[in-house]
Amino acid sequence: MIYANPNTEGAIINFKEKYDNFIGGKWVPPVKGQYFENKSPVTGEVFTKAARSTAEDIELALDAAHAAKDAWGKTSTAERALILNKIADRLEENLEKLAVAETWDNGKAVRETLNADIPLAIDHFRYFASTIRAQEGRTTQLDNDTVAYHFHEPLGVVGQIIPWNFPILMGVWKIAPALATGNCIVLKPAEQTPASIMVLVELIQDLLPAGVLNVVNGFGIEVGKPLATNPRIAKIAFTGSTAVGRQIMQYATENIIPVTLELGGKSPNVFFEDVMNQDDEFLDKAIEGLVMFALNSGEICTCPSRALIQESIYDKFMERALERVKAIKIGNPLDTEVMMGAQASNEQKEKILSYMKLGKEEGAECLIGGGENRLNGDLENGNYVEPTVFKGHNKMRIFQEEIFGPVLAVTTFKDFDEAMEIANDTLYGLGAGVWSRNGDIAYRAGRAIQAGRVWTNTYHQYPAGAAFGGYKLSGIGRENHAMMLEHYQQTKTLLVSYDRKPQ
Ligand code: TXE
Repeated sequence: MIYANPNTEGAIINFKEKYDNFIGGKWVPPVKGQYFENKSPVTGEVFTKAARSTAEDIELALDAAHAAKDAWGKTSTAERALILNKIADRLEENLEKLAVAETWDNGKAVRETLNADIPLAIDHFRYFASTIRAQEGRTTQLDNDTVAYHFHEPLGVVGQIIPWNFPILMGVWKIAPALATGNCIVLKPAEQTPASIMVLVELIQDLLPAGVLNVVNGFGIEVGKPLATNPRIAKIAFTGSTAVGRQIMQYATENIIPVTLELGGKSPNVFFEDVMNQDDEFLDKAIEGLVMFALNSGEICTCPSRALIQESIYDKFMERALERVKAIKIGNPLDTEVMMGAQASNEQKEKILSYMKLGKEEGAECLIGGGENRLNGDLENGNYVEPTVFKGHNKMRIFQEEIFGPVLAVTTFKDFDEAMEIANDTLYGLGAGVWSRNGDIAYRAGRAIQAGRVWTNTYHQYPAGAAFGGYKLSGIGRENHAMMLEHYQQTKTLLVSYDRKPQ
């Protein structure tokens, strides 16, 4: 099925002509009155405008958040859980609408937004609704008559900055735990995708007290920086490039506030020789695991962008893998049969094309793809590239730098030690894949790879209950899992003496 182009009559979602900021429970025009155009990567057409905000708008959002924080922070966990569950229900009722909005704003295939992005976002609210109710404080009996009570308190008002590759899911990864723990939020979406998150806000606005969630659109320097440097936030959570992550951390040191960073990656996907001896079903699964480099058009921080294949199986394994890459259906992301849609922006498309050129200049062998993909009709001006596979070695820049597109760099290894050496020869450490049914190899590889998330015999799964985050330049802190609650909480210790004797 093909969903209709939003903004055409009868489409499942019609975007507003322009989006104001959402501050204090109201839609508020930017103080300076300026808006910027938002293009859909699917067709290249401008489909809406968003507020081009400035520091003044951040101050308004912070005023609203601070006004709401005492009351919201004192609500019971039962009350907050109820609201989170209502949000989840509301999103579920509007799943298709949100999926199409996300696809139109970002360019990714609706097949993914329908089956992954939005369902995962919904589950995230449900997960944090339950974990917050299950969270317990701790008491320590220090001696017979002295006790320390440890209470969880919200941080207060938190700042959140999100990227354009998963506007809704990255938003929800930050919003759900912050709300569950009783914080008020000022969130800044990415300028490439300012609209779909506003569709989500429109849907849930009546479920939250005014000022608890505030969303301010605009550019990084003009509005992201005034938020991240603001002394009125108690924490900053960021997902984006390593370069900006480094700046965010510097801003946070000025205000001495906690920071969580989800940054770039160059994830190794390691295929040991025994995958070739398994049944066909497992081999197909492993091949799908390799092809995951094209999921979300490659625009994922955990993109398995380096495949390490044991030398002894390279020829046979790659023959099957390339057949599968050839079968990737590229085209209109609103078509549920399409696997790979558009890149999120023209800028990103150009970046990917420049890396394809670089790979060839570096002497890597281009096994498939290698260029732009010009589609016809309405899609002519969209941002499409070919899924591309290079063979080379790990010192090449295409193996070392984050391309953030459907570009796979493949190399071989002789034995376990060499595989680990290549896998860890990177500045990043976000994700990795290990493919083997030899339990000893799989376990040792999983432990040896310096990455926050190592998938074994699977890839690209993001359940709310598994911690996610980076080693090395891929970031600090974790998202998902109940441990996330403490990233949004402060500990208050009441140390009480019940002793009657003087000290
Ligand atoms: O990221 P930026 P960009 C990687 C990916 C991509 C590259 C560049 O390789 O090609 O980064 O993408 C806001 N103070 N990732 O330039 O600039 C900005 O407005 C405060 C990986 O889009 O980091 C946006 O909301 N905020 C990544 C957000 O930061 C600032 C996802 C991310 O933008 C700011 C995205 C500043 N000084 C890109 N400057 C991942 N980990 O998944 C920018 N921003």
